[in-house]
Amino acid sequence: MKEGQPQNIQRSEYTAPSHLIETTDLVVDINEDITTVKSVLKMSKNPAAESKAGSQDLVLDGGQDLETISIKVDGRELSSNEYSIEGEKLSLFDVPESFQLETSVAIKPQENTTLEGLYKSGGMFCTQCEAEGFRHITWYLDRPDVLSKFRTTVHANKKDYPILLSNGNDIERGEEGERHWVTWEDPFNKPAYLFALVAGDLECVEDQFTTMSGRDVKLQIFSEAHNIDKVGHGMTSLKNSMKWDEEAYGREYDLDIFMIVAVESFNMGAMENKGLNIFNTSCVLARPDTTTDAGYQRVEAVVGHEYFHNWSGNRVTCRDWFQLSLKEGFTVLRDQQFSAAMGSETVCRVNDVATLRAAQFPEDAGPMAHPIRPDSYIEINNFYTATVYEKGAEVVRMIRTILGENKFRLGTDLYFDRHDGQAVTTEDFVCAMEDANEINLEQFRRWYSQAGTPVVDALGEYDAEARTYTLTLAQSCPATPGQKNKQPFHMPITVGLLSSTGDDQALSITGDVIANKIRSASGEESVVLNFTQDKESFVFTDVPEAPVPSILRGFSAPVKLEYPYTRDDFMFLMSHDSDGFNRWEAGQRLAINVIQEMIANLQQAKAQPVEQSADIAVDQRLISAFASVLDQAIAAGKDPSFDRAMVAEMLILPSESYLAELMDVVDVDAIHQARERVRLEIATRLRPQLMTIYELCEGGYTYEATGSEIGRRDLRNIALSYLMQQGDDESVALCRKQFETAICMSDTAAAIRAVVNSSADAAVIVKSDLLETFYNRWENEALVIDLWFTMQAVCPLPGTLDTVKDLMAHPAFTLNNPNRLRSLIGAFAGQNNVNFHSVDGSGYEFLASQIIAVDAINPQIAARILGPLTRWGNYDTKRQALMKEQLNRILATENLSNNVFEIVSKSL
Ligand code: 0A1
Ligand code: ZN
Repeated sequence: MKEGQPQNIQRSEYTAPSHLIETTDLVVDINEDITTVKSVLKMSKNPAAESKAGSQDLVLDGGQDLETISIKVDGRELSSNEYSIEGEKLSLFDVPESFQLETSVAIKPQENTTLEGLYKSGGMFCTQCEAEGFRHITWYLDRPDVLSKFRTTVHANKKDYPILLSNGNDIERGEEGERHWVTWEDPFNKPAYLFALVAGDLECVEDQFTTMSGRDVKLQIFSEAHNIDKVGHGMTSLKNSMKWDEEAYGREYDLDIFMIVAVESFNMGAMENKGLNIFNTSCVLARPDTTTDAGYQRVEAVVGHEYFHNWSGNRVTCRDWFQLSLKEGFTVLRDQQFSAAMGSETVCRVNDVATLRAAQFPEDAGPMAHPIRPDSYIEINNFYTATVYEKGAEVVRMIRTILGENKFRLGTDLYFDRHDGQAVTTEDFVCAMEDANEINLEQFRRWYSQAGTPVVDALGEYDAEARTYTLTLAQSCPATPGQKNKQPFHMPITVGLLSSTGDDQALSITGDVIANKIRSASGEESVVLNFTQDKESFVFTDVPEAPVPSILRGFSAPVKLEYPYTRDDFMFLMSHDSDGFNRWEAGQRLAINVIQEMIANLQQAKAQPVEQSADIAVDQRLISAFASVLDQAIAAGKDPSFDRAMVAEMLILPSESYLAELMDVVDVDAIHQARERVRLEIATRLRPQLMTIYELCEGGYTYEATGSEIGRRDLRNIALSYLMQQGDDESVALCRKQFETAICMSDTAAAIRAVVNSSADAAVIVKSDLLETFYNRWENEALVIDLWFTMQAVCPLPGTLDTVKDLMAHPAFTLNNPNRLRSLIGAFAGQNNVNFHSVDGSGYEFLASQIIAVDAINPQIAARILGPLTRWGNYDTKRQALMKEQLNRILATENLSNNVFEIVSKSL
């Protein structure tokens, strides 16, 4: 149980800070037992603050973990009646208009398991200050709208901590016996959440980048010695990011040095601290034999993301944490654009949308649903969500779609120029877009305030005589917590009309409804419709024949589109739509349509008094659609320009999670059974083609992380996983051979995964042998061992929970490292639908016990792995009861963190 009600913080209650901090001077003296932090702050009353009559008090933030040694104002030690410390607040009474505040505190980073503030990861000290970690280092006005100039001196033992880093430029260093120190000065004002410090025995790879104005920037990536051979791809990604941001957004880097440090224990992916990014090893290290292609792509995306924050987040930051999507939504869009520019635009878009649907749609439909700009929170760390990040990116992307590329750039230029050095709001962002372009985004702003995934119902009608085609759109948005009735959104709906030969028809339309006409390189036409009403009809004129509409091209709005397409329409769109995203989408919808029908049949058979064997034959149109996709790839032979990554995407069936998201009452078993049945049908009917692809896509002896090579491997490994669906000796032998000869982790992992997931006799015999070989080979590579845990945790076969429990006792397992914990517990609960939702409730009980244990160590992570338990509303009554029972058990735990409390209590 929680003692006392945690405070709910409201967006509407924002007030400007009472004081400003012109300069922040820190001296951090690191020792193995006690670290002292001396801080000197030049403070003054904020002229912009609403002066509360007569109050000259200053209230600073700090953690319970600060042991205060002294407090001085203008050099004079305060006596105990001049201040008070209550919980996490330090109040100074009657301070002057402007003054120097000097505090000294003691902390114990080596005991800090929460991984926020200053903590120890392996042998190194490092920091994580977003969102409110700085207060665990020293007393401060720990809020993003207090910007200060930082100077930091770090002292530590020379032998164990030869490298001492902080933000900005190192301006001075010295030695004192066994200890040494370095002083860093950051010339840019910044909020405390962007502060960083690292002390460790680190190696470094160095490179250089010349900016567009000709300045040389030193680039350094630091890691522990055993990982330094894995930083090359991160460095390439960094240089590409710097170049891309200059070209795409006109943004140049502003310091003379940019550093990245790789740390093993980190709560999130990485952190954009000014000039000193700190990265989870999983998001910066890559080597062909240890890292999958997806890992390589993730490194590129995250390095880009953190780098882009230098402008969207650091130079222009957030006024308060309700504005988090200001920096995160925009920066995710920027990293998505960057990845698209580095690889295949369509493949990137497909993956972004698949992530949105699998992670954000369920969140938006669940008890934690919130607008991208939330109205209240108990614990801000719970709002680093798919909604704030991924839906936030979709919202900025929609602005770009409405405005078009060039006008969007005018808007971002104005935004950066106008607000450089300021802490601002999402409203300021939208205003800059409006002011630069004379456009009214009044209604569009509802995307910032209304939660929930809108549904768009579309209907088309062709009038042969009038040669008109009328597309009628109706929108609605389900109720979400605290928001019963929604106002219509302003949605950009990108549309094309296909003729019977599959060509795009020329588009003309009546009325002033078009935002933007898009003409692709090959001349095809789309229009962006401004859809703003509950229901609206758009009339296309001069349409020579009844078209097949291609709606929501490029997924132009984050909505669920309904249109009465037939399965034949899907097949037609799959092969003819000029929009790559909608070609993929048509394939997905066809598969969903077929699988949903099979699920219904399975459920009906089960509901019979005597269970009948269900007729779950697979519609052969789906098989022929897959056949023609494979045939195209075969026809392309070894042509390196052919987009195999896209073919691979087309061959992946919609995930079980997305299929679950589409059901009113989720039936995990029927979903799994139906999907597996389709996979088997594909494997059986298309075996010759799959085998041809497998052979055709064999690679050479060198690894390249290029789009075309990644596509080749993807396609080959998908073929292998289908082949293994039959579990025959020949396929198992292929897996073994691939496992033994692979030169990269994508190939190794695909081979072993296919065997682990198979219940066929031939696979069962070799499984433990392969797992053991894999473990022994990679024992010393933490990120590979994470993969090893995950591949076992996500196995859908019966008995996996017992395997997971056994693995918890494995010497390599620990609850203290977030990557490891996520690789086993997170993967089991989040990706193993059939086993986690086992109807005996064992998966729920297991997760709840782990959450309770983890909460005492690292509340942020405990709250993050809770997600799957909170979605009880989507399941049958029996499972609902079991899930709620576990949520209540968690809630009854003593000393529960605010993090877990907020999510559990809101979900019940
Ligand atoms: N701003 C970082 C994400 C981040 C957020 C919180 C953290 O610790 C609680 C760490 C990182 C990003 O968007 O990459
Ligand atoms: Zn970010």
